[in-house]
Amino acid sequence: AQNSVEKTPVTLLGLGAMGSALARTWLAAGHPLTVWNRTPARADALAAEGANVADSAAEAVAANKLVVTCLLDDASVGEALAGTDLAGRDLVNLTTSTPAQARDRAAWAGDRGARYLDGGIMAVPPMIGVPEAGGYVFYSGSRELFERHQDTLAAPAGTTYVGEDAGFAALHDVALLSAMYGMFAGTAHAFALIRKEDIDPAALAPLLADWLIAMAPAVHQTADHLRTGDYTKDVVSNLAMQVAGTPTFLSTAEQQGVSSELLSPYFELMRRRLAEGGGEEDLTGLIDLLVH
Ligand code: FVH
Repeated sequence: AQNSVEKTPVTLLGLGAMGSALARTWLAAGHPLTVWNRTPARADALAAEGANVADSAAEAVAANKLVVTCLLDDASVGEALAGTDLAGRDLVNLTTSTPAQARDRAAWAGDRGARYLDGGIMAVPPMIGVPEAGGYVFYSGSRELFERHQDTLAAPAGTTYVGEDAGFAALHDVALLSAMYGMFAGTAHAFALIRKEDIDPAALAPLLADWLIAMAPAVHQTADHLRTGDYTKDVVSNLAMQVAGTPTFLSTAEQQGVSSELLSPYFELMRRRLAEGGGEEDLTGLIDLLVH
């Protein structure tokens, strides 16, 4: 077994809920760890667990070649790193950003002599350091940097590299989370429909979960349609049929005293695509209506 001396030393800026979880997994895996947090008291517990606590971000960055940031947002990354010397550093930024912010941050780091890898965390803090929880991090930017540090980066969560474009990790992150919000919107409407009835939400929940799981593989057919350009291939429930069914959903919502504001925008797109002649397609054509 490797001892801690052989493990890559890590500097971590940011000890919020996520940063603290990351810190603990690196300590547990035997990585020498230097931490800094804007509010110093948040480092106290980690100091007791073996982390070196730097007095400033500059001191923390100077301590190790591998520097990880996990801060609130892109602006806080700029503020935290403002007075640091990044020359020769490998900067891995796990702060949630937009793709444009990640690309700008990569160029910014390059201007300061650092190599850059961006990360989008697909996990919540309790999933960090718990491989069976299924959390992982999207990485993009320098492939060489990713491969060099992959073992270290894999200690907190799985790693999925998505390309040299520094913005791709953020883009994948936001794409998956956007799909998640669509799912949450649908489940909110479903629970609202039964809200005033004598139906136990706990009885609906497993039915909902199983149905969503059964429908999830539809994303593969959507991807196949987008790749081939044939939106009618192997369509089971065509758009014409689905649009014909929308009044049932709207009337049911009205009868249950539920606003249709979550469903209506999607139904409107369905009607527009049908009007354009997409009746034999499934729902893939709606994607083209969204892209300007
Ligand atoms: N927590 C979660 O569920 C999600 C899961 C997916 C990934 N996100 C992203 O992870 C980044 C950090 O999130 P977090 O949960 O650690 O966030 P907080 O607990 O709010 O901690 C924020 C840290 O950022 C520091 N900070 C804020 N502003 C500044 C600044 N101007 N200069 C320096 N540091 C700053 C803050 O310091 P302090 O308030 O303790 O002094 C915390 O260390 C984030 O991008 C999520 O989107 C988490």
